[in-house]
Amino acid sequence: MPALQAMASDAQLVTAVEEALDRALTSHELAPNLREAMRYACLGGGKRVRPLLVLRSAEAVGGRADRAMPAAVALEMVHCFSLVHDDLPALDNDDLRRGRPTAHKAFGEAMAILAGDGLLSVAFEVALSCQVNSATVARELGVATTAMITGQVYDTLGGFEGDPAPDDRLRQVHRNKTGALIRCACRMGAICGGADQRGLAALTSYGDAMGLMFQVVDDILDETQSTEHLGKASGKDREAGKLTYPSVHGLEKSRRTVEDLQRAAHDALASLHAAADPLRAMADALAVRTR
Ligand code: GRG
Repeated sequence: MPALQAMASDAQLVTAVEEALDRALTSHELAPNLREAMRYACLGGGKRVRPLLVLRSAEAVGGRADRAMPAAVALEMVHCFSLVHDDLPALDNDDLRRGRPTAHKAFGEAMAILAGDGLLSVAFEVALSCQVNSATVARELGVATTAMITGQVYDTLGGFEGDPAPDDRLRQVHRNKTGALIRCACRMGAICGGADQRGLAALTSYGDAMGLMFQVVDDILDETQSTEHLGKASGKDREAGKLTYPSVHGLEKSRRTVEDLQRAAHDALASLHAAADPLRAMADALAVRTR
């Protein structure tokens, strides 16, 4: 993999992630039609928030972004698998993703299921190609993927233990469905960057705050932005009667929650120096994102 310059811009890192995703999907032995569907699901859109968090977390603890690239690519593959399966008729039944037809609209349901499966398994091969701590990185990815699927079950099928209050259920859904991969991004980056226990704990707290903040912002955008602007269907959660921050707490309180979580993300980084500034900037940018 080409070496990345120290302190590359976010745009340079995103380009490097997309090139690495492209290389991983080109070099694997795959049926040509499966490769095409997997490439469609991964390339051509997406903010790349999770891989950026991996690379920036590695740098924040004094490591090199390029050493964390396999973890970043693996995590983005798991994220893309989750989007493909989430869009299927049996789950969210969406036609639009990243401003284009969803994978099952473009390739049919069977291929979309298989492309998602393929991304999930290739992700673990890629994670295991990390040069240091590959088994730990792969385990982190496995734990987070299982938590994400648990969150999706809570969100779509219920099954909470006991009878938690709406706010508790909401937190359990969000922390698992969206939070787990974002927390994992920060932990995998820290591990690839050679973090000590303090650094790992700081980035875990940062990832927790960022994961919840990301989904609260997503809930707000789902209520306040158009389908055209988001490039995916908006307003569906309320229609489906799903628990969201605005439906439980209202928009104003949800916005205050975002500010609280943004502050918590900054506080978590207090022991880290200037190398963590890109993570501070990401907290600020993701708090006010509009798509
Ligand atoms: C295993 C059958 C089966 C299905 C898995 C686990 C799962 C389905 C879905 C995951 C749940 C999910 C899609 C959560 C939503 C998280 C979220 C806010 C996604 C959008 O992320 P962005 O905004 O998307 O980062 P881009 O397109 O920018 O990458």
